[in-house]
Amino acid sequence: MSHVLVFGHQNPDNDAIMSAVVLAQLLNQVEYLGNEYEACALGPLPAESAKLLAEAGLPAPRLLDAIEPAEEGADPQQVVLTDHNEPGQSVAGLGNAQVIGVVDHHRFGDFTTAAPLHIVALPWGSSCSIVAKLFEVLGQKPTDTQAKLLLSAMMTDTLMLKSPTTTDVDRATAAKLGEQLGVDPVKFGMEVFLSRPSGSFTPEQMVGNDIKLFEVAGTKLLIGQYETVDKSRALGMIPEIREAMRAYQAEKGADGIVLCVTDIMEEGSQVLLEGDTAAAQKGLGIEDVAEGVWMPGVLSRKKQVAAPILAAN
Ligand SMILES: [Mn+2]
Repeated sequence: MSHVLVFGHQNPDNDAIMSAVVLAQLLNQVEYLGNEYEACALGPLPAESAKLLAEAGLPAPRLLDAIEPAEEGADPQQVVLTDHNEPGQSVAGLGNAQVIGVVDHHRFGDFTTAAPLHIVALPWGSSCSIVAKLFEVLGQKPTDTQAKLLLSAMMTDTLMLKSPTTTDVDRATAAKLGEQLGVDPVKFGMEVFLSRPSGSFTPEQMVGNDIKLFEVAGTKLLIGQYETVDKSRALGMIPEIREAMRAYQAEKGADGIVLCVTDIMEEGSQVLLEGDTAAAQKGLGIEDVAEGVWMPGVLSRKKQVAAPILAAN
């Protein structure tokens, strides 16, 4: 029996947290491979995740800083990655671990393993949609608590099923979980979303809260997303946000940084660029202008921001 760590990406969002928490519970309840699974997090929990877990009486996942090399003669730490697969978005020292599984809905980049592994990758709206499907595959029914945690992340990751990443599977799964809980999925998702303390976000939090590193055309490009129900507050502090973008980029040693201020009510993103963002400008067809560029309909970093940038370079 091994003690396996299950975790989502750095700067975790609600999907990264809930996919790890609920997948670890599922694998434990079916005694998958005879292992014991522990959910971890690679950073502080988003406010909505902390609130949902506290309400459910569940402990927050353990904060994992790094994975150290195995001691002489010992087996490497086994891990399951959820909601990511790229080493640049994962734990420090991932190379010291043995990845035995991945449950993800992102592109695969720079990912290799020494041994065969379990990979469940589907281009659905959230990693929690895939975890919900795995309950079915493993002959289990989610408890009401598990259904609630899964549905919360499905809603935050698909921006209440409005993001173009949303598939029919997500809509059907959300309806089923909502029925089990006796809630309307979209109304429930909006409540989860509004439990974020959006009014108190600092420029540093807007930049660093949900940001991922991509290797594009030989450069390191950071792409962040700040989701809000009212972009006007953020747009009133653009000089401070730009300063925070420059500081974050310098701290991470990246070449450029893109920040999408996504307004889920107006259904679009104001896109700000700092540093070397030639690749991003080419991919998005926009220029680096002081106040940023409003891109109507752009809600998904993965599909409408990262993908066109990676495809164009
Ligand atoms: Mn996700």
